This record gives sequence, structure tokens and C-alpha cells, in this order.
Amino acid sequence: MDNEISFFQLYNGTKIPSIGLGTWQADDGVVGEAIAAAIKVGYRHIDCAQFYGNQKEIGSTLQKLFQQGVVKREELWITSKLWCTDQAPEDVPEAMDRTLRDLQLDYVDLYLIHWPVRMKKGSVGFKVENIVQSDIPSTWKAMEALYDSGKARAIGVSNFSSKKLGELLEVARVLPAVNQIECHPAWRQESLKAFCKSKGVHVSGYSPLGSPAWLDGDILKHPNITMVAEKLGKTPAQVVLRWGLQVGHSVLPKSSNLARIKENFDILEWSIPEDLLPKFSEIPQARLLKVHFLTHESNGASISEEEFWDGDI
Ligand code: NDP
Ligand code: 1BO
Repeated sequence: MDNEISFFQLYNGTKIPSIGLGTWQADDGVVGEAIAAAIKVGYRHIDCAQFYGNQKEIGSTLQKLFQQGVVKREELWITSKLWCTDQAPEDVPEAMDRTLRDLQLDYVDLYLIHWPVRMKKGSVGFKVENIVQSDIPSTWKAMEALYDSGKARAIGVSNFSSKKLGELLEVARVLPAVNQIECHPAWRQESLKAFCKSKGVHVSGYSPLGSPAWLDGDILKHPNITMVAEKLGKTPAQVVLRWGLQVGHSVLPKSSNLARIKENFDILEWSIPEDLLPKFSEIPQARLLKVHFLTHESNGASISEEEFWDGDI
């Protein structure tokens, strides 16, 4: 088969498909069609989260696809994430069960702590007054129980700096298998990626296209990217995603457009020649996803963006 999916093996032996369909900002009424189209094209990995508010539609679409025989549950890799309001250890099992009910699944393949930030249970919105002291070791114990129960085949974290991940690794009984972080040529995260690699933690790259419709930069228009794309007869999105695979992380492009869903998957049967890879390393670095609500003085925050990320660059 053309474009047969490739995998990265996690430390516990499970295999995460190298490309996953992102679902953030894929609204109800749209997300189901996007998932169905992606699975028919060959995607086997869907990146979900309770926070995205669309897991029910994803669940009913998956059920239809199973019933129609388009794909089997065991052929898919479904990631979901624990939202910040459910980090109290006693709330973690119910959050998992809610996600499983919404997705109409018995288990997820990967369950992540979405952010290293705890917010008041039931609170809504990104407001400094909603933040309460986090206690990642106690949240993690509850995550480990989900792993033991089989409701999550692997557990991990997202948006964890080297420092926060290092602290977790010191207390974890079940090691985090994945750190899902912003990663694209304009935010390559070389030191955090090297740290993750040294600890056997796989990196999944979110906003792998630089989230062009939402965030500040449009890396797809960077001259180095357009030059490589023209040279290889590929699109800017394809070379940016392919770069991600070649530097060792899985990529999670979001699209709700059938043509772009196909385009983003067509990155498996070719590669960027070694002599063009330095072109990606020349691109200036800037984190695109800023957590202003946590870090900006005007919101009453007391820490800076740099402090929040523990100085990781
Ligand atoms: P992406 O980098 O995937 O960019 C998505 C945007 O690019 C959409 O506007 C999409 O529009 C557009 N797009 C998709 N394909 C192409 C293409 N081939 N050419 C041009 N434009 C294209 O950004 P996201 O921020 O959505 O990140 C991807 C996923 O990562 C999320 O959906 C989510 O699952 C995950 N994520 C996780 C986070 C976390 O905290 N753990 C944070 C952010 C993201 P269209 O749909 O119209 O094609
Ligand atoms: C705050 C944005 C989270 C997307 O995963």
C-alpha cells in the first residue's frame, strides 16, 4: 500500500503512528467528517482532548467506522488528555471515564496530563484566579492507576519542560512514555528533545505546521521552507511535516479540509536529502503558543513566560 503508516516504538513496547490528526479547533459538525476522511486516507492516530469539546462527535464517528468495517479499534491509536481542572487525584478516574464515554471506547492508547497547571475543579476559562497549586506527583499516581487498569495503554505528559519532566521522572513508578510539545522548524526544541531522548520519552510535536491560522508566525511561507519544497516538488506543509519525522518526533497536523488531510499524510514515501536539512536549522526560533493568561502581568500573573517554561529554549 502507498503511504503505509510508520511508527515510533515507545519504551513500553506500544507503537505510536508517526502522523496523527490534530483535533483542536475542529468544531462539532466538522470534526467527524475530518476523522472519517483521515482514516480512509490511512491515518491511524487521532489526537484528542477533553478540552477540545468535540470528543462526543469523534466517538460517534469512530463507532460508525467500526460498524462499517472501515477500521478496527485495535488498528487505531487514540490519544486524549486530562484537562487542568481535573488534576486533583480523586478527579482523574472520572475525567478518564468521561473521555471514554464520549469517545465510546474501552481504552485510549495514550493519556496525557495536558498542562503542568492545575485549575479549580469546574472552573471555566484561562484566568489566573482559576489556578491552584499543582501537585504533579499526586496527579501522576492517579494516571499510573489508569495505566494499571488498562484504560490507558500508555501515559504521558504535555507541555512539560526538561525541569518538570525531570522532577516527574524522579518519582514516577510508571515512566511517562510521551511528552507532547510545540515543535516545528521555527521552534525546534533541541535541548528538550535531547533530554527526552536521553530518558526514553518519545516526543510528539504539536502545531507542526506552526498553526498558521491561529498563531503569529507563518512558517509555511519562510523562504527556506518554500525553497526546499520547490526543490523537492512538495508543498511547504509536507516538507515541514517530513522534517519532523526525520528529526525523530511524531507529528500531529490538524486539518478539516479533505485535500489538506491527504496532502499532510503524503509524507511517508520520500525524504528530505541530508544536505537540505541544515536549511531548517537556520530558521530563527520563536515559541508560538504563549501562555499569556498564566504569564502576562496584565492578567495578574506573577511569573514570566520564560519562568513558566523553566528557561527551555
Ligand atoms: P497545526 O500546526 O496543525 O496547523 C493547523 C492549521 O493549519 C489549521 O488552520 C489548518 O487549516 C491549517 N493547515 C492544515 N494543513 C495545511 C496545509 N497542508 N497547508 C496549509 N495550511 C494547513 O496547528 P494546531 O495548533 O492545530 O496543532 C495540531 C494539533 O496538535 C492540534 O489540533 C492538537 O491536536 C494538538 N495540540 C496540542 C496542544 C497541547 O497543548 N498539547 C497545543 C496545540 C495543539 P484547515 O483545517 O483549514 O486545513
Ligand atoms: C491552550 C491550548 C491547548 C491546546 O491543546
